Amino acid sequence: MNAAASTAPVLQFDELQFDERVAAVVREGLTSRPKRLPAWLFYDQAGSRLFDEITKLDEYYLTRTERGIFLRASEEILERACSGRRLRIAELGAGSAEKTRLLLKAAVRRQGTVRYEPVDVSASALEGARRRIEREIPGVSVAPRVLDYTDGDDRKFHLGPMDEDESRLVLYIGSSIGNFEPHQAARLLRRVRAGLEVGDAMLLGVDLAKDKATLVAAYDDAAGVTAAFNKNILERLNRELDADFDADTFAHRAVWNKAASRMEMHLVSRTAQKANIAALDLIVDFAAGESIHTENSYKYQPGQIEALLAETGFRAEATWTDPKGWFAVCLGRAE
Ligand code: AVI
Repeated sequence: MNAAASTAPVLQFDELQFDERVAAVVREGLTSRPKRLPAWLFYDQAGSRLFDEITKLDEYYLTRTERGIFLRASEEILERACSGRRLRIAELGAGSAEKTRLLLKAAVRRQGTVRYEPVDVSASALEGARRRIEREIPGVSVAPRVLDYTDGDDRKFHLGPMDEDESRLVLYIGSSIGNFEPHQAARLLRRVRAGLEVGDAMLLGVDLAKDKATLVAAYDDAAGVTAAFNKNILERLNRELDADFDADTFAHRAVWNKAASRMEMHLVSRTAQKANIAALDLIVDFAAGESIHTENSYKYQPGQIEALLAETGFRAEATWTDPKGWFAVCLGRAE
């Protein structure tokens, strides 16, 4: 639907503070044609809460399906990942979710204690995860790493040295890789690979392509939580950039783009209107029916994640899926 979104220029953020990043992507995205905003803007406090609600919705099968895989296969996943050594478990994202806990608990059962290294740009999110996990899972010691794994110089992605008898397992679960364009996903995996030793492992959770009705319902739920999540991006611009968007004048739209194998989310202006973004000194014009493309969520074909791992310095060693074949968890070994 929105081909230009896949060729969006990559802004270099290294030198920018977070609020300057927000300002830069909003200016760039809303002065582009078609208009777009990056999906990471969803996750302010309100958006993170709404996402948490999404994961509990009947229609949003992703979270419970991946959890089912971990419930059945955590022990086997760790057995395959460790190749006879003690594991350290790193996770891209602050990892407060129950699925991570299943793996951490299985690691404590296996080896008595485990060091858990959540990686995130937000020091406060990491601190919250550290307190929660150390309180709730005895045997886990949390060593947070404040790092941006999505952007910047590859040499900066280093998780630090390990003891001699250890190897690392990096988790990137929850279909998070699906929110990246294929070339960005490959870049991210190469960056992670550059920070690992040969023999370390990477566990990826990816959503698989399936029938359109199931996919569209997952991104356009009956209770309207996903619509609120999508519109929160405009509320965020109102809060942080002194903008005057009326979110009710935009419709949430979830579209299955079969050719690109991705779900797309859009905010479609119901009328011709202008929005003033005071902090950017920018007035944005919308035609009636004009959209802001806010998210891509790629749905992988069977075999595709294994190919992506092979292309980025890993050997795909094992894949676990659910009985319906809706979601896949794939273990890659750094070569
Ligand atoms: C975080 N990410 C994997 C979610 C997804 O399914 O792409 C974000 C989301 N967007 C709408 N609903 C959930």
